Amino acid sequence: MKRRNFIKNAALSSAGLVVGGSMVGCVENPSEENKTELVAPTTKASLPMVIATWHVIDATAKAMEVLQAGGNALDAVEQGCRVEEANEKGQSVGKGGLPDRDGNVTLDACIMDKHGNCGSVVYLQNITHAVSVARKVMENTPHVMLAGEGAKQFAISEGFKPEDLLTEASKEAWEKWKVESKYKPIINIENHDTIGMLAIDKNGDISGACTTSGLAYKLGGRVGDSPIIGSGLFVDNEIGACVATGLGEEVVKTVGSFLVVELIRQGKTPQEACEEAISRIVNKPNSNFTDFQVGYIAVNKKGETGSYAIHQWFSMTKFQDGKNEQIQSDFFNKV
Ligand code: SD4
Repeated sequence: MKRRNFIKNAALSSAGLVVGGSMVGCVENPSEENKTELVAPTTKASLPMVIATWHVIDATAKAMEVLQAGGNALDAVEQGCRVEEANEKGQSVGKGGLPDRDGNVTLDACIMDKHGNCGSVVYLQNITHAVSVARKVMENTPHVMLAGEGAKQFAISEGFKPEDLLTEASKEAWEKWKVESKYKPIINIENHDTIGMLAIDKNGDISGACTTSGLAYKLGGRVGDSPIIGSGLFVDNEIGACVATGLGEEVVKTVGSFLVVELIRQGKTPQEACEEAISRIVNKPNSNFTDFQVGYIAVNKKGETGSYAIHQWFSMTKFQDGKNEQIQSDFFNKV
């Protein structure tokens, strides 16, 4: 599908869509219903600020509320991600997430602070707020990552209440998939809304978090990029931070978020760094990039941001300078 058609087909929010960067010239005749506001790319950066993958204005609003009340970036990203984890309508995160092919909802999440400390949970079941469990791993254990039953028991010992995460809507979708797919996992089938969030607080300190139910109808036991420090998320408080969404296998193979931060360290803007990290994926020999999506969002120490994706429509939500808005990303589309 051509880029223009992705734009037309995308369901835009009532909050309006702000188009930045080089996509501006590509939007044509937006209807009244799908009204598109065109704005010049923002160059001025101010703090505090927060960005997140996809259209999650309630989550970024929560994070900004924390920042404006004097909270730090770590509290902001945790609280922001929790909004989407609790939102049962979001079928890629927390409660209501689409299950694996056997009907089990399994969550991956991680968090990273300004000191480079990190915590992560993989294959966590029955606990909605995986990002908060990841924070507890970081703060209350000598470890970085807990998996499966051990992660769940740790969460319970920390006071988290176990619950059934498979909602009726996700169960119905899974049952329909079972009939239609003949039980064969298909890559990149879900509507993405894994939330990855990066924030800079008023002191200029950066933190990040990422939380997901992973790929819909994945094989039991599958873990993606989102809880892998350096792949799904990386924060270097002296340089910047990056978080990924999309097909985790491809992000892991290129250690994507670490790569983006290292490219910023070498002098690239966050936008250039995201584009370079995407080019590492699409330029691999025999890359089948037209079959999947990967998207990165990144920020540097100054609060300048970038976002870029492969092949399909992508956006980030940015709360900065008093504006909480969805920003459409450019994407690689050599189809
Ligand atoms: C994963 N990266 O598990 C996640 C999926 C995702 O929006 O981002 N979905 O591979």
